[in-house]
Amino acid sequence: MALESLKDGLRNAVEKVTKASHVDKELIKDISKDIQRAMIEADIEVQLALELTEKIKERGIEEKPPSGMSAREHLIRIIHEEFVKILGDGVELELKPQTIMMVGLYGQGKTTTCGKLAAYFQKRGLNTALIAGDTHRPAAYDQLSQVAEDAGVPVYGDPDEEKAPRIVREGMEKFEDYDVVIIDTAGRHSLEEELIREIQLIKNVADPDEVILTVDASIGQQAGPQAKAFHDAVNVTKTIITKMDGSAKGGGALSAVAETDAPVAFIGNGERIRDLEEFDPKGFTSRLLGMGDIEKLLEKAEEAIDEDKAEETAKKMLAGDFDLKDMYEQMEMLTGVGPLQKIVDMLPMGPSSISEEEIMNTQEKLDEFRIIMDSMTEYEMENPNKIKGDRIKRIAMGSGRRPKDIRKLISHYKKTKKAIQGFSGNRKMRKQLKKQLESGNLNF
Ligand SMILES: Nc1nc2c(ncn2[C@@H]2O[C@H](COP(=O)(O)OP(=O)(O)OP(=O)(O)O)[C@@H](O)[C@H]2O)c(=O)[nH]1
Ligand SMILES: [Mg+2]
Repeated sequence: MALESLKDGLRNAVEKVTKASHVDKELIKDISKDIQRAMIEADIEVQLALELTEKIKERGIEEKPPSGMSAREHLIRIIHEEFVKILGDGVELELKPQTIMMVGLYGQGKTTTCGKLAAYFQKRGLNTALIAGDTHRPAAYDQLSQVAEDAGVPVYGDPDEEKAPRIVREGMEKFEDYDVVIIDTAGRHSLEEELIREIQLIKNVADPDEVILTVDASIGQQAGPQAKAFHDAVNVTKTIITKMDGSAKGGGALSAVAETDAPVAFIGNGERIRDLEEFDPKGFTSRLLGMGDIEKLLEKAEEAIDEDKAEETAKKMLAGDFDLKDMYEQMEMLTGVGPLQKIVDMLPMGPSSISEEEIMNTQEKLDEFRIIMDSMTEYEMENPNKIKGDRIKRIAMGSGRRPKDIRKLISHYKKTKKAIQGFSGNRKMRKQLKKQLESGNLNF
């Protein structure tokens, strides 16, 4: 993940809280300062950093932890909540037929992101096409064609035509029957009159549902004014922050854009077609603060919900019903170290406890598996044994992974299933668990 320094700074602060013998004013002031420093280093606006840490101090000192939650857990929860607040509520691109127009200054990642978005929609079953509306940059058409090929979608353009609106009009006609049409446009060094005029003309022709601005994370909090200026000029609906992989200033870009009317929908974290991530402020903050730790600490409050889930999974395990969806769910719970940890403890071949490292590994695997599973059909999720030959090839293509990676997932599934069968084949344990399930008192 990008933002290494912010992450390190925040994790150190959180660790200080978890290690402290008790929570007092001194500790709260101390960690507020640490958080402030980490935020300013990530180019988050000073005023915003001050306000956030002031709020943490105020709430930390004044609020009493709800019953069942320790002061430490409560303080971490406050930090988490306040961070999520500054990153906004999160917005999504709907999975529906639509026209999308990309805008942005020179080199901010428009063309690359066109390809990433095309692959995103295509993979989710929407027929997608690209239009090369950049007639300024030499070879812009060739670059978009390459990107389209990587994404496996068609492209329309004319390298000899100078009038971008004409190309867009022709492209819109050609791709009339497509679900999603994405239009690449030209950039400039700054948001000058000429650029505004050009994108307004294209906008009139295309009548897009979404106008998406791409902004390079390395400009830090400057991304805020840029998003606002574009929004005022052409009504930008969403922003995508690119190059989050290479920048220490991404925190500044994210928090500054979150405040505008063109909130962040995705972040780009690499040059490849699959390096696009939906921006979810809650999940993002959890990872920033060290999700495994946080979840563990916040577990108490959410235990009731977890227990319901654990019970359902345990029942399914006993019935011998265990498909890819269950495996995924189970892994997801493991990263939260919910009560399922106790089921794993009971497994004859399972680890007696789950180490920090294993939780991290699980999270990594989970991310990888999620990407692969997104390219599977419902039938394949429910019948993993049918995933062979051509299916493997198709899933690999769809997810941008190698067939080897798909086989790895299947092999992991088979191992897990075998372990569970061993577990439910163990009569003593089976009886014990069944008794608990029947009494409705799954007392892990
Ligand atoms: N590391 C990294 N590089 C990126 C990302 N997005 C784009 N790039 C790179 O940034 C450079 C510029 O990207 P383009 O997509 O050509 O940008 P553009 O906005 O279309 O540029 P113009 O058409 O010249 O205005 C290319 O070298 C891309 O590979 C990203 O998320 N991470
Ligand atoms: Mg371009």
